[in-house]
Amino acid sequence: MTQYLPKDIEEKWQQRWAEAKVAEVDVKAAGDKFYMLNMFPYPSGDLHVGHGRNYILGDVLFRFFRMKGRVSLNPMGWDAFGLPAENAAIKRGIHPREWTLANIQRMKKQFARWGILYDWSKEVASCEPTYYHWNQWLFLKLYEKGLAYRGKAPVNWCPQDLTVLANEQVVDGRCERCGAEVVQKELEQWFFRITDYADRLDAGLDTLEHWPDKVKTMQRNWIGRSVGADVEFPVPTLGKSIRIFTTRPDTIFGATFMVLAPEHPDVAGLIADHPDRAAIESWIGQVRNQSNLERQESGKEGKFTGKFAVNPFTKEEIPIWLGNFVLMQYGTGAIMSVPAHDQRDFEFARQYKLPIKVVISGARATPPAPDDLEEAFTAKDDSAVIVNSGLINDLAVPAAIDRISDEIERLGIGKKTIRYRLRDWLISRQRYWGTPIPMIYCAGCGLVPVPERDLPVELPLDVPFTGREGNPLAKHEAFVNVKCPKCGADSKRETDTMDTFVDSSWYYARFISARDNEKIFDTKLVNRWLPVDQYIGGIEHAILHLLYARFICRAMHDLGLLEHEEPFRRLFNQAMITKEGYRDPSANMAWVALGDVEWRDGKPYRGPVELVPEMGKMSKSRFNVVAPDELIDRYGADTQRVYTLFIAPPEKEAAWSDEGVIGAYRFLGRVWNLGQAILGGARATPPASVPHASIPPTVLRKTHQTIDAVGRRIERFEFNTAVSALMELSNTLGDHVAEHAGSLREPYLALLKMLHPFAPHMTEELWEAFGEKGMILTSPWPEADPALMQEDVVTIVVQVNGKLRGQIEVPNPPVESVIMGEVQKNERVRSWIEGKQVVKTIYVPGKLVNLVVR
Ligand code: ANZ
Ligand code: ZN
Repeated sequence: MTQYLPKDIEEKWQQRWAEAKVAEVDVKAAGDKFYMLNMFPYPSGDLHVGHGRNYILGDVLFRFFRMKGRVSLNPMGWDAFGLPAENAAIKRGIHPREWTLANIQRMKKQFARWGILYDWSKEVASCEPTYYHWNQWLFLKLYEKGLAYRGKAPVNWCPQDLTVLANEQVVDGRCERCGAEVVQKELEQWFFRITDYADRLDAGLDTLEHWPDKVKTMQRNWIGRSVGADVEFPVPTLGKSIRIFTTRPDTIFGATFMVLAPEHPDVAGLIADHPDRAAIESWIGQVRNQSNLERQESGKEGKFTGKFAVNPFTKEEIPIWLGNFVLMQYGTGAIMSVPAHDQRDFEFARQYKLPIKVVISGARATPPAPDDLEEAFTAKDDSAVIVNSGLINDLAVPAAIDRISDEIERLGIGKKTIRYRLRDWLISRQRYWGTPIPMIYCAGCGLVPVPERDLPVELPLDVPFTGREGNPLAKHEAFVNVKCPKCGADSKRETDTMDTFVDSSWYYARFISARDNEKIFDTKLVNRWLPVDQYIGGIEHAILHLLYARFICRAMHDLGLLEHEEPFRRLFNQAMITKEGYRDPSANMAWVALGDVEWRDGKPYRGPVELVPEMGKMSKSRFNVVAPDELIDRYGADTQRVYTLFIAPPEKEAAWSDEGVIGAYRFLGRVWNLGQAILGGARATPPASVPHASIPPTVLRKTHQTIDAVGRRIERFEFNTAVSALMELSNTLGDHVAEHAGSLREPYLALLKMLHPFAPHMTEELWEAFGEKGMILTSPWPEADPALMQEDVVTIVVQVNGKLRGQIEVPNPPVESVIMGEVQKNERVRSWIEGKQVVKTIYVPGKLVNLVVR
């Protein structure tokens, strides 16, 4: 009888899987495809058990669907450009590329140690020219279509280091490196016109039935579709009109003032002759330095311009104010304020003593006097009725919106509009470690795209990293100075690089043609393999990454590159594993009575054990970094896998617990020992001579019930209950092993197959020990036979007048006449119908009988 020693078997199977290239997929192979994809990671070098959850989960699905006979693809790559590599270069003098590639090697080893199978023949790293070549190509296609353009946008600028800072490099308004106060500076930068796709990105969310509602809501809010109207308000002193955007044109009779964003282009004209112009301008400067969030969430501030506009319906003059809460980037940067019916306007009016006029009343009751209002009355359904508003009086709000919008259009003072909060995607980064934007500036020809034949524009590797004076690329003479592809004159290259979200917006398609150096990908194959059947990643990517990927997928569709509009059919966001419940790490030593599960040098060890110090160390974030290597050394990868999946449903945060890890280890130990016992018994009786009928009926039934349950639970991401079903089955087998060892082989092999996605190494080893052919991974998933799942008896609930009055047991399958006979005989039920007349009997097959009595 051998002991369960994960150390001895895990590496062996990792090697065998690698040698047999079991995860390598011929994308042309016929069959029902299953495309499994984990969001490709940033190669930071560190993987902790929290990451493990993500990738282990993907591997379980991959193995499961593969055993179910699907052509399963599980590729992996690296989101390898980005700031941390550049920081490492500055701080430690390692080239970003070297740092990145070393981390990739480390992480690859880690994946292997977890027993995760990826199709490495399709590996991509976004920092390689073979990959970013196609980023650049895609950029040129988008540029041709007018979807990439140049425009002005503010950046964080450190006046000391003379460099652009990413948001995460600005701490409390200061440069993270030198502490100088950061200023906003306008720069010409590159954008992708994602706003052209706002409507389709919004409508497309309705087709994603297998996405979490939470994510769809976040995307919907981010896109921010609003239906309303633009309306012109004449400003006599300017000799022109200012256009506002409102979602509530029905309230226009209650618009008692106007508010402009301080950046609004008409502000200069409005305050030109203002006595306090200088003070207002300096206030405007302050507001510009507030973030949009501060402007909308903290105290409202405003300044009166001294000028008036005319409300086009009441013809009254209304004061024009500037307000920090009005944003220039949304709508027209100007609003009509209706303080009685908008809470922000209400607070602003109270603060600056501006007039309030009620124009909506609840269900025809007398409207409140403005002075009595405690807050804005914002109802907008059919219960809200318009008052004090001329032609729309007495209409409910929805009807009033239609009526007044038509009137606005008829008068030619505005039009119905749909606005989106979504802004164009700023893709320029003034940084080195990213994809160079393939553009050239020629004095004579202007902007000239790099010709396709000159791609890729390679990132030069010989650059100095000082962290100062801007992008190191801009100082690389050989990179910057280039001949104009059109006229041959001396020209300059663009030195901005692309946002790394560009890299991750189409990589799911590249995996299908990862080694193709002639084109971005093979359209026919991508059409076959997309959409990704199961996409898995953290909720932190709920908005940007997924939105950009959906956008670029549509843009590629419009370019005729692929036929899909949505890249990911099913999305799952796993939750974190937290440190709560974790042993106090400061103690450094924790005593765990490991009982019979700790093995040292092949011998059981029963004494106390100290936890390796790393296991208690916390990362600077709020999540622990239980080091997977230590865990694997101690208990094996299979234990970690089973534990990670058993700990909680994967969409729930879970608290790490050492006891839980040991519990998982014990379970695997029991399955192992069971196998040894069955093997011992089976040697006495050769397998062929064991007839199906000799398997104890309870075992046979439990096996088929488990097959049925585990398959369904895995597909529903209920991994924890799938594992508990396997634990139950192993207990049932354990109950019979002493007497029936010889006849448990078949059910035990089924258990191993079902356990395989969770504990792949151990199950392969046992499969081999049982003399089965090939790998368990390539064996078919067991099939549940419904006939064999049937219990001997079923329990039927008996109700009298709808109240539970008893239960009866009848042989399975249940027969109605037998049930009725049992109901008649049942003492408890009889006491409830004694002396009454049964007027009706309702039978819900196999479940319930309800007697209606009078
Ligand atoms: C008058 C009004 C009356 C409004 C009322 C609301 C309620 P959503 O739904 O988010 O699209 N608004 C328009 N442009 C703005 C800007 N640049 N900055 C800040 N606020 C702006 O919001 C649209 C509403 O937000 C618009 O409708 C406008 O106020 C305000 F009882 O107009 B409303
Ligand atoms: Zn030129």
